[in-house]
Amino acid sequence: MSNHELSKRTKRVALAHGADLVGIVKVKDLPEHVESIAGIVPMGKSVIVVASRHSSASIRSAANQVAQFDTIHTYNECARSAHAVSRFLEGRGFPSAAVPAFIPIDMQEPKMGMRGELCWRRAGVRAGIGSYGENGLLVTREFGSAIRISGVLTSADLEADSPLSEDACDHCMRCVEACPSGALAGGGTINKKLCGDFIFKYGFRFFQKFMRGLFQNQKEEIGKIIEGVELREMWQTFMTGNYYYCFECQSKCTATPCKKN
Ligand code: B12
Ligand code: SF4
Ligand code: SF4
Repeated sequence: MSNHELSKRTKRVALAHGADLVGIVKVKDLPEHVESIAGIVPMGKSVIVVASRHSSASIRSAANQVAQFDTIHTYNECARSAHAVSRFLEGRGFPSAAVPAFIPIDMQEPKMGMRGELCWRRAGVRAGIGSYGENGLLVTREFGSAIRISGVLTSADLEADSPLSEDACDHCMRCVEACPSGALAGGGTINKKLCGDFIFKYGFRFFQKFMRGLFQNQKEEIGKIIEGVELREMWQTFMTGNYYYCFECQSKCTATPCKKN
């Protein structure tokens, strides 16, 4: 099969299994990730980037559980697509691995859960799926920033797509204005701590604080902590694997088909 035909079929598999957008970038065009790539598929030649769209009503919803639920399943769609692609390519003799969209993630120093094996925004920009927005996210013409991204690293030498020639972000700055934590400054600049403290309400830092509180308190206080709402929230976070409490820079992105609403 020619590279052209294999690339076309690979994209068809991605789109048939949960991806709404798909693009291909050569490994040599992701020089920032050489080390990670060598540790995953040493003979890696191409990265297939898949993106699945959120339900725009869900991530705009005032009920945060609805947005979190949508997020879990949008990540699942990405994972489904990436695994289908990796199985398709491995079935044709090309070692291929689906790479996590967010977790599991390297928790060791120096990454400490803040850097993916592959940066999916970067890979998406180079695979022509979208461009960088003022919010620092990958903005697409089709769905704005309201997408989740994942992909596959493969030894197949597929045909690469070109980056977009025009910006998908219209620079309206609504994402920056909408950010409740003041983390966004435009031009893609983000204060990761401000955003992280806001979105991970019951995430890892909260868990650390909670454990410290348990050990530092007197016996009678410990009982109250264990019965409190915070442990229930944390239990839910652990059960669902999703802890986001803000979607504003995605849901307010005007580059979406729903921008008039
Ligand atoms: C760690 C992480 C975070 C951290 C740090 C975010 C960050 N900006 O790095 C925190 C906790 C703060 C975070 C927050 C959020 N995250 Co997050 N996060 C990640 C994760 C797991 C790793 C990112 C990473 O490796 N960063 C390290 C390096 C590469 O980033 P950096 O040093 O900032 O470098 C960037 C800039 O320099 C930028 N850049 C370079 N040149 C230029 C030029 C211009 C013009 C611009 C604008 C930018 C730009 O390029 C680099 C990125 O490509 C990715 C998944 C993944 N594997 O990619 C998801 C990911 C980026 N997160 C995502 C989302 C949606 C969110 C949140 C909305 C939370 C939520 N509700 O889900 C917020 C958005 C915050 C924001 N506006 O950026 C999505 C983004 C989808 C999209 N449309 O782009 C991702 C890709 C997850 C996924 N697989 O879908 N996240
Ligand atoms: S996720 Fe929320 S807090 Fe974080 S940058 Fe986006 S709008 Fe700001
Ligand atoms: S809200 Fe406007 S400025 Fe922000 S990323 Fe979307 S299109 Fe760009």
